[in-house]
Amino acid sequence: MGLLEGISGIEDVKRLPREQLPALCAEIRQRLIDVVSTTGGHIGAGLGVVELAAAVAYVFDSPRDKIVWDVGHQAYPWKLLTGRNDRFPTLRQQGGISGFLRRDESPHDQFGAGHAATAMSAALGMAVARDLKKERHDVVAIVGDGAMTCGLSYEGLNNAGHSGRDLIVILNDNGMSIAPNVGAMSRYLSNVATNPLYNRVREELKRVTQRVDAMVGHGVQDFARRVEESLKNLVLPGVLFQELGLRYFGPVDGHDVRALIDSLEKIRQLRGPRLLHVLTEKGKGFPLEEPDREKFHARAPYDPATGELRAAAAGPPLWTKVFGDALTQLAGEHPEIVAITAAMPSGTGTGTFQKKWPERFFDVGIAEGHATTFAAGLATQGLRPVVAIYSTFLQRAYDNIIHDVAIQKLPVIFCLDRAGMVGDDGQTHMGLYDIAYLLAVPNMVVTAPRDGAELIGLLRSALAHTDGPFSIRYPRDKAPAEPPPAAEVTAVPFGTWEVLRQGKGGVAILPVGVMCAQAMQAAGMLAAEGLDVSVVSCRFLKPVDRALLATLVREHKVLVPVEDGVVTNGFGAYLAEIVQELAPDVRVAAIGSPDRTFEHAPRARQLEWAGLTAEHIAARVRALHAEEAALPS
Ligand SMILES: Cc1ncc(C[n+]2csc(CCOP(=O)(O)OP(=O)(O)O)c2C)c(N)n1
Repeated sequence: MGLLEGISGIEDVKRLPREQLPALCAEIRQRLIDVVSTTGGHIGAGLGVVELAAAVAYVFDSPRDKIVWDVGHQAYPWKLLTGRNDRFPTLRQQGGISGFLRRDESPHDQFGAGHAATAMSAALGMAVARDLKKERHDVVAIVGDGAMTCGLSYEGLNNAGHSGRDLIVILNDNGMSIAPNVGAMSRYLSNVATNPLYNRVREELKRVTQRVDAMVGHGVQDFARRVEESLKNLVLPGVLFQELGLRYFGPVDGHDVRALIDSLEKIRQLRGPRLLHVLTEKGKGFPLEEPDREKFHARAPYDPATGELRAAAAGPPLWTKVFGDALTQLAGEHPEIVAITAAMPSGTGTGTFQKKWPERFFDVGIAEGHATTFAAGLATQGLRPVVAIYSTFLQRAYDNIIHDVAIQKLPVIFCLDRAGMVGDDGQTHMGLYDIAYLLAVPNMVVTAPRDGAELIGLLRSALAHTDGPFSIRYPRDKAPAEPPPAAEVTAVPFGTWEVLRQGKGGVAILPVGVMCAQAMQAAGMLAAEGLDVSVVSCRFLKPVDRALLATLVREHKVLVPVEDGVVTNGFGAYLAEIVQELAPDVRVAAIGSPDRTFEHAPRARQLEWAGLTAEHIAARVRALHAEEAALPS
């Protein structure tokens, strides 16, 4: 029997003799590679922290000690070590364990996450609570170097250093965010890790201290250690952290589990805010020889022996690709276009733009708020910034959108990938809120294309709109069809809807973006039953097409907006208010995602759960029609 099979909880890890831990780590690594080859998921980050997770499990007393992993995408080894090995093959599957950490999944998951850089603040909160409650336990935040590009990490760090509380921060430095890490902090950390002066001084100090140890007694030895410590502080790399109030230790080899245990045991004995700098390799042990580590960050199912991706089903391109290609092409026509990503060049499709227009491309790190205000600055100077951020991550930039962009009517274009249901990433990554939060922003244009050609057309409309911000949302999915080249697509006329089907049954379905497909299908089902409904694509959610709406309310008794976003304060609610003014007798019955969270599952299943399928839409329209018919005329 392998060692991992014998681990049914963290206490089994602690029982192992230390010398067996490298073998356990090797088994964990293989288990990760095998399981993720079928489920897909964040393989690279987990492979990088196998030894770190084992050392933390070994040294600390979780769940009494609070271990807070940032993001949680790297914590698959932690799941294996904390009693979830048997359920691991259900990773990211419907009904299975989450791809991130969740408080309701295990007592060892102290803080649910999915978005980056929350660990420092959450851990400090736990440390303060411990002190107020006069408890005694450790609190450990494990944070990646990518998360150190995010302002939130510094807010936590600044507060933690100043507080003087007992808190251990482990900085997991692999030089990577999803893509190679960016920014001054990244450069600083890599200088720390590779600085020959530092390493020489450290070795020299070690030699001198050992010689002193050998020659004289313990008092001098302690003195020598203190000298070493203060010299270290003088020349050493952690100065920045020291200045912030954290004692810096490291850097240490994050793949030497015994060395990690030694370091953590020593640091655990100390008090105050402490930071251990651990050097790891993203994707360590993955079978594929691949210089591009970004390819390991999140991977679709692959062959576990070779690491090669399994052949993807043929078909139309992903929305991400349609966007990336179109933006790259449009940039040829519009030299004023610049593209901005917050650490997600491949995820947003802007990596294509980067290759063609490197000097007009900006990866600002995991810094959505900064990306937005940076874009606002660019826009003040006549450039046309296109900010490509997932719907869920743009939540981080809400104040920047209102205060820095919208109030000043700056023409920043926001392109929101992963809008709507996101599938196996689950509840933390849902793109269900952007319609509601963007409709509330003054001067913001809100749009959603129903196919790739319309996405390109809306990008052109956005470029023609110079009087304020413009947003375009599209899902984590394949586009319905391969679009024509951007040069062949014209702008969508500003503020217009499109009649897809003219019916006479008194009901109009008003789908947003990709919901057009379900709405047309529903209309087909209803037509077969003799109910002839209209379908109008609301590609502009704001401003609405007032002229067409005026006609619609004359010809229909019921309007049924359909959106793949929260129904609370969504497009339906927005439209209802307008219709209330325009034609109070017309009923607006919105269909959208209900006010609840959604578990990880295939996107199609999540749409079903939310009632966003053709069948559900047809059933709702049928019922509404019957209710109207029953009313006295
Ligand atoms: C607010 C936010 N923006 C973007 C992301 C997408 N994202 C997930 S992991 C990651 C990189 C994190 O890098 P790091 O913290 O160094 O961890 P590593 O993957 O290298 O272990 C990014 C950008 C996110 N999770 N949260």
